[in-house]
This record gives sequence, structure tokens and C-alpha cells, in this order.
Amino acid sequence: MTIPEPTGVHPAWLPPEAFRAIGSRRTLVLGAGLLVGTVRDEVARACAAYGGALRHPGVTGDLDTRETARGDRADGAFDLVFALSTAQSPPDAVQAVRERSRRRYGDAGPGIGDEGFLIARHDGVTVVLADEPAGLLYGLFHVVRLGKPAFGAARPLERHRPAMRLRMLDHWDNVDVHPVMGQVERGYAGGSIFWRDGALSGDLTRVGAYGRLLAACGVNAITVNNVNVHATEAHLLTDRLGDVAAIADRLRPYGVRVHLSAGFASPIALGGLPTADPLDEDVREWWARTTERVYQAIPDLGGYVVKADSEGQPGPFAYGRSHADGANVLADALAPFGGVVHWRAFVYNHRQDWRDRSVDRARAAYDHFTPLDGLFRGNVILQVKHGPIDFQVREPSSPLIAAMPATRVAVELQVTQEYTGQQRHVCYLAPMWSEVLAFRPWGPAGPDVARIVAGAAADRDDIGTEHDGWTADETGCLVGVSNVGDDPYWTGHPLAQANLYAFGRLAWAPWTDPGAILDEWIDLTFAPAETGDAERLRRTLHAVMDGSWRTYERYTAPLGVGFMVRPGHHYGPDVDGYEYTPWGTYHFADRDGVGVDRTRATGTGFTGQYPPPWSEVYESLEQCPDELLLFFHHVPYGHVLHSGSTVIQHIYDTHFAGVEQVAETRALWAKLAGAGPVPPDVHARVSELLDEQLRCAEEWRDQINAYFFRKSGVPDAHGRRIP
Ligand code: GCV
Repeated sequence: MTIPEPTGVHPAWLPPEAFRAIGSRRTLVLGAGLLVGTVRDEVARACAAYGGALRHPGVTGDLDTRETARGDRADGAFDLVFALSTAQSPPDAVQAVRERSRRRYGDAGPGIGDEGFLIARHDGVTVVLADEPAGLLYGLFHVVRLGKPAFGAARPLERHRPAMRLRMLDHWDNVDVHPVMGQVERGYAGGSIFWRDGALSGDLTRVGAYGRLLAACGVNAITVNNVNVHATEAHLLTDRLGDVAAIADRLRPYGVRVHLSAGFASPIALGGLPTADPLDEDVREWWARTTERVYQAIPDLGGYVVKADSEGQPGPFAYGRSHADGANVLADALAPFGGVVHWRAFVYNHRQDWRDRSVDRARAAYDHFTPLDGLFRGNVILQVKHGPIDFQVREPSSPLIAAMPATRVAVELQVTQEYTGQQRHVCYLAPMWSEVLAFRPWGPAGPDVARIVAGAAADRDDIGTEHDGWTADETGCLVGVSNVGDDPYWTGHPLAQANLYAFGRLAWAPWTDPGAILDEWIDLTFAPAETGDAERLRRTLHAVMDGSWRTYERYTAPLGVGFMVRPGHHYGPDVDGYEYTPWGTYHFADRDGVGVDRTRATGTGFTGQYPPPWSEVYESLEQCPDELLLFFHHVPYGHVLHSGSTVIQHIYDTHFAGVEQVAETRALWAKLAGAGPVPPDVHARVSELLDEQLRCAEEWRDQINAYFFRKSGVPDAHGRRIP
């Protein structure tokens, strides 16, 4: 197969140079199947560019016709072998690696799983061994990431398996251009790569290239439409199913399965039934029949994603039914085909009375779902946003994650930067996600969020004992809302590509250091040669990106209070924009103080949703971490933080500092102009965006500082100008 490439599109982390190390070597591929074919085609392409040789004997033992022209050279010794563990008469190096694996893992085998692989270097041959074709594909991209060192001195045996079974990106893409939300809801990278103006995109080459990028960072599932399912999009389940099948065809060679966002009221909207009551026999029958047809068209569909009773989407509440009733009817329809329902826990009252201080949006998901623990079918995955509110720059972990022991739980992250600068600001999110995944709801002795989600709580003792991580129970799922569009750089801001890459890598191995992920991304994307320039590039990109999430936090809403964004589009500051609205996102600033009292003693009682020690830590004004103080407590402006500063002075200081850091970032980036591995177009695009980031950061600084100065009357201790 010739791998089609979109034109005029940035190659992201797979430029041809990233394949140099593989492409100049002699490679043997052993095995059959669609994904083995993909491995072969990738190697063939690399060999064509860099002069290496490939051999892929066909299953019958004949040489495959797609062997490279120089395949004869590959007839003898190989530098690199990709082999399925069932391969007959493999070269000695493969036998030796198998033997090593037997000694290490015992006769029962290494437990590679259907996506894992072993890698070792023996006698000058790098061997990648997998039980299933998907493992070889992930092994290939691992070798790409390693580059030249994959072929250096002997490599010890390593076993790599994903922590999460499902590593999934949700696209909030609309088929029709929505009058308010556009082609992609909360999309900051142009239009959709799937849909354009009410129809399937005319050229799906881009979708194939996307699948390739996803496989290279470990993502294996996507949804193709928005969780807000509008009228046209509802039809993807029935008469527009062919469009979904066409997308699935493009992604299948890269091991990426497609899921569909389904509207809960589809039996009415599409089936002409008078009700969508999940306990109604006709409704059950409709879902069963419809799902059967879906699987006839797309036998490997992953399943459905459902947003119900949330922000105007229909749901089971209309019929007096529970969310378990609602999810289970879809789960039953999907079960015969091995499909899953991702049921979103983002359920809250978006029409609350702002005067009513007893209602707390942070409480909603836990209050709705914990009574249902144990009532969901085994193929329901409750998809929980990582924080209790809505992807703010700083939130505590959602207490629901730890409160559903008898339910499969997925955590949802937001790769699209709705509240973190909308891909106009540099904001490398991996450090935030690492914190989210490393949070231990039961304190230091208990499992962290990554393990709870991976279903690996039981074997937590082996963490870190092997560099290949821990064993999950094959049900785990991490979801990210995609930041991709039809923009030439995929993500609008070229540096936002790193967030997409990091999402996949953290879903595969949540323990990975965000700085190390950034290094991988830099080396692949810019494929810098080993020169002084490369070192400078790495240093600069780390200086620009490592701390960018914290910088963004400094110049926006302070101390975990959240929002303060302009309602509607959510870009830029508007301190009181949501204060007197029905959305449940308030900061309660007055002349004396600011913050939301969520304590059990005097507030909404939200702190009680956490197990100890956090229920106590968050309840206590003394113990609550500074960065979440205003999420949990309403305090006077003079309240002294652990840092020694007062709340009001902290607000001033961080807002001045945040803007200075953006200015420094811009100056650092400017120095990369005209030299080194950053192409001029990328440099220019990032420079323009940094100008905008600085403008916007100054606006945030001035509005926040002026607002709190006017409310409190407390001057800045350093006498800086506050407008
Ligand atoms: C898809 C936030 C966003 C909405 C989004 C919603 C959700 O409220 O602003 O655009 O809707 O989250 O996650 O469902």
C-alpha cells in the first residue's frame, strides 16, 4: 500500500526524518494481518527515503511482492526484526529474545497482551516481538521514538503494555455548522477533519494521516461527532452510517476504532416512537435493532458515547428513570457485539438560581451517580471529567472517581484548550494531567487516579519496580477532548501538538514524566540533528513549555476559584461574567473577601464527598493547599497563605509575574528565529500567537488586579500600577 499523505499539512511528530534510523537499515517483518501490513508499509516508505531494505515473507512462505527493490540485500542479516510471537523459524536473534523472555517471565509467557510488545537488542539485531499485530505497530513507533539509540549497544529486554485499554479522543465535531458553536464545538484549529458544511469531508486523506499520528502516540479510539448531538448528527446512527464507516475504514489500518455519540432521544428523533423511556419495550427493541444494523456496517465499532440530562441534552430523567436505566438499555443493545457505552457523568443543573447558596455544581456528579454504583452493566463506562466543575486551569480531583468501586470509570481530560488559552496561548498541559493522574484519593497509601481508572488498584505494590509499568485489568480508559481541526498545523498553535502527543503517551503510560514526553515530541517533530542548535532548541522549548500551564494559571483566575472568563466563548477575562447567571460557577467576591465555601461546617458540604484524608484537608482552612484555597473556602483578602503572602497580595503578585513570564517566553522564542531546526513558517505562527498571548495576559492582569483592588481597597505592597 502506498501511504497517502495530505498536502500542505504539517507532519507533526512524524516528519520523514523521524524514520531516518529505521529507513537506513535492513528490516525483517514476520507475520500477517492488516496492522502487520501497516508496519511493513511504514518501513518500506522509510527504506525508500533512506536507502534501507525490507523483507516481509508472505504467510505462505513466498516473498511478499511489496518487498523493497533492495530486498535481496535484506536476505541475510537484519538490523531490525518485527515478529509476531507465532512466527515460524524466525532468525536466531528472535529465538534468543524469546529465551530471555522465558527466563524473565517464566513459561506462562511474558503477558504481552494484544497491544503490548517486547523489545531487546541481541547480537546486533533489534527485535520487536508481539502477540498481536497491534503490538508490532506500537513497537514500530517505539523504535521510531528511540531513533538511532535503538541500534546502539545491546538493549536489555523491555516489556511495554498500555496502562489503559482504551486511549480515546472525543471529537466535539458537528456535521452541520452549528449557528453558535460552529463546525467544531470548542474547536480552535479550524474546521473538522471529518465533516464540512453538513457532509462528510470530500477528502479523507487527512483522516488517515490523523490515524497514523494517533497510533504513533498510542491513541486507539475516537468519537467522530459531538456529545451534543444535534438534528443532523443524530442520523449518523442510521441513514448516515455510511459516513461513519468511511471514517472507520481510514483509521482501521492504524488500530484506531471509531465510536459514535448517540442522542438519548434517538428512538423518537429517528425511530418515530412516542417515547425514549429506557424501560419501554419498543424503545429497547429499537436500540437493539438499530445497533445490529450499525454493527453490520462497522463490525469493529467501539460503541456509543452519551451526554444525557446535561446542558439541554435529553435523558432518562424525563421519564422518571435513573441514569443506570438509561445507560443499560444502550449497553444491552451493544453487548452482543462487544461494544461499550461511555456514559458521561457531566450532569448538573445549568438553570440554577444564583441566589440559592445551597446548590453547588461541584456536588452534582457525585450526588447523581454514587447511589447508582453497582447498577450499571459491565459494558458501561462512566466517563467523569477530571475535576468536579469543568476543565478549569486548577480544580481538585473529582470525588466521583474514587466513589464508584463497582462501576467502570473513565477520566476525561480536555486537550482542546477551552479554558486554557484556546490554542492561542502556549499551555503545555501534561504537567497538569500528571498531577491529575497521580492524585491519591485515599492518601499516600492508596492507589492514584491512574490506577483506579486502569483497574489496577490491586497490584499497586509493583509500581516502579519494572520500567515497563504495572498491569492493568484490561478495562481502563482515559479520554481526552481532541484539539485537532483542519488547520495546517492540526492544532492551530503548533506547540499545542505537544498536548495531543502527551495525551496519548500518558494514556499509555501515566507515570511518564511530562518533561520526558516533551523531549520525545521535540526530537520527533523537529528531528534535530545532534548539534549545538538541537540542544539550544530543546532548552528553549523546555523554557517555553514546561511551566506554561502554571504561567497561565498565574495570570487568570486565582487560587482555584475558576471561570472569570467571558461567557459564551470562554476566552479572555470577565470577572463577573458568570457571577449572576444560572450556570453555577461563582466566586462570591465582595468587599471583604472571595471564594466558595464548600466546607461541611458552614458551606455546601462538598468536602464531605472525599474520603479521608482529603475530606479533612480540604475542610480545614489551615491545611487546604494554597492553589485550591478559593475553590473550598471563602476567605478575607488579608488571609495569609502557606506561602506567607496574603490572598490579595498573591493575586497582585501572580498576575504581574504571569505577564512577565509570557514576555520572557516571547523573547526566548524570538531568539530561535532564522536558525536551527524550527521552520520559518512555524516560527512565524508561534511568534504571532505569542503577541496575542501577551496582549491577552495583560488584559487578564489588569482586569483581575483592578477588580480586586476596587473591591478590597487594598493597595499593592509594591506600588505597581493597577488601572
Ligand atoms: C460539548 C462545557 C463546554 C461545552 C461542552 C460541555 C460538555 O460546558 O463549554 O461546550 O459541550 O462542557 O463537556 O459536554
